[in-house]
Amino acid sequence: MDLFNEAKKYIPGGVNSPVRAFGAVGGDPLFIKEAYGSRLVDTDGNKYIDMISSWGPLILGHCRTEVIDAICSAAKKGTSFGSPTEYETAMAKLIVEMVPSVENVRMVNSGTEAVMSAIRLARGYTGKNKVIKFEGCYHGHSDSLLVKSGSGAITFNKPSSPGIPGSTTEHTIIAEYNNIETVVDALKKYKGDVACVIVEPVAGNMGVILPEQNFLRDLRELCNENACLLIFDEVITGFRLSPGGAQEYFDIYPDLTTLGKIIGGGLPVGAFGGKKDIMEYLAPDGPVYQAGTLSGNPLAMVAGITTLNILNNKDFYNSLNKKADKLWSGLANGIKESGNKCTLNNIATMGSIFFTDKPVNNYKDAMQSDTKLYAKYFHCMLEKGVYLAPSQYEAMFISSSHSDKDIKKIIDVNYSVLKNF
Ligand code: KE4
Repeated sequence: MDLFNEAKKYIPGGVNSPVRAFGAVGGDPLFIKEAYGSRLVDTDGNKYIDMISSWGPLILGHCRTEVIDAICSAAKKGTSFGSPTEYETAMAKLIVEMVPSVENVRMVNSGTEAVMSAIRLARGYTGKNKVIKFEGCYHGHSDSLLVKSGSGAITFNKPSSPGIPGSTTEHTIIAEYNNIETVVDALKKYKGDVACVIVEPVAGNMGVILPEQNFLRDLRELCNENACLLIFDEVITGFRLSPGGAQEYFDIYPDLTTLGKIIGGGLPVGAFGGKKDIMEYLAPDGPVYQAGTLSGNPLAMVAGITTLNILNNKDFYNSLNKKADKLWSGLANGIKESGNKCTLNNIATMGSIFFTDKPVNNYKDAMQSDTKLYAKYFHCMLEKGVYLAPSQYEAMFISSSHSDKDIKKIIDVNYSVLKNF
């Protein structure tokens, strides 16, 4: 059966998230039947090395035994109670221990919900309205942040979406990633009314773009000077760059942190946390309302707790990053030896290949990339069994389940594809 056309009969675009639809690369999306370790198996039985990792969550790879066992045994005791459980306290304690700036944390069900809630909290706590975000950064699809956004919003060339009244986005101020002067100007222009600056400490939604030398430190200082909160959106970087995420990796600490993806071990989980005196503004203690029927549900909690317990040691990241570094240098050599004009940005276990020979340090640079060439590259790699993100403006990820053999295959396939490009 044509699964995609069947899906389209009942689901808009046949997918439950636009970027899965292969719109940016052409062709029909693969329908996945199962996955294990670093492999995805489609409904025709074809196997692929998975470089998407479900867009980040599966840093341990698919079907990690401990995670699956934990979910199965929790499920036998019930899936959701709508009342507190010890699992939620254990998860919160673990996050507080692992993420340096987080003293108190609230669980939600997605990264979007985490960011939407953190923005409301920042506004409630400061009594101010404006939010500064960066062009090309994506913080989920809540109305006020779907402005000049990255990820699927760029992919479909709609960095801002219809259906959002101007009155909702009038308080969203756009600055340029890695250009601190644009933040200084915005803080000056809206002096006294900026609640927060929200940033992906490593941008992963216009392809991977690293913060320049003092960018994060300058943001921290500017927020201190202007009595506004600094929010690190660590939905991608959280538990990926290090046990304490980007804030530990760069030694820069935000007032609020949003989390998602890895924290759920593959189940729907988001979280936002920060200093206790800010978090106490949240209901039921404080006046800022936020809620969720399935927030902190037992299955998602045990999946997340099991995952974080496995991650919570430096050795895990040392060996994972060594593996990733082998991959990045192999890809870089392949690009050089094949004479192709590509730029590789990478950090820890996340990276992107841009089809431009210029450096990519912000949204405008990323827009120089030849997305048609990326589409061709994507399909050539897929044909040879390597499944990359079906969009130039996403990241590729490595998990602990990727073997040395997998890494070698990805490097060899990349070279053979680019050589015959
Ligand atoms: P979710 O609502 O999709 O769980 O998280 C939103 C979000 C928030 N912040 C950052 C930095 C994010 O990257 C995301 C979601 N990431 C995209 C991929 N780049 C999700 C994939 C998709 O939309 O299908």
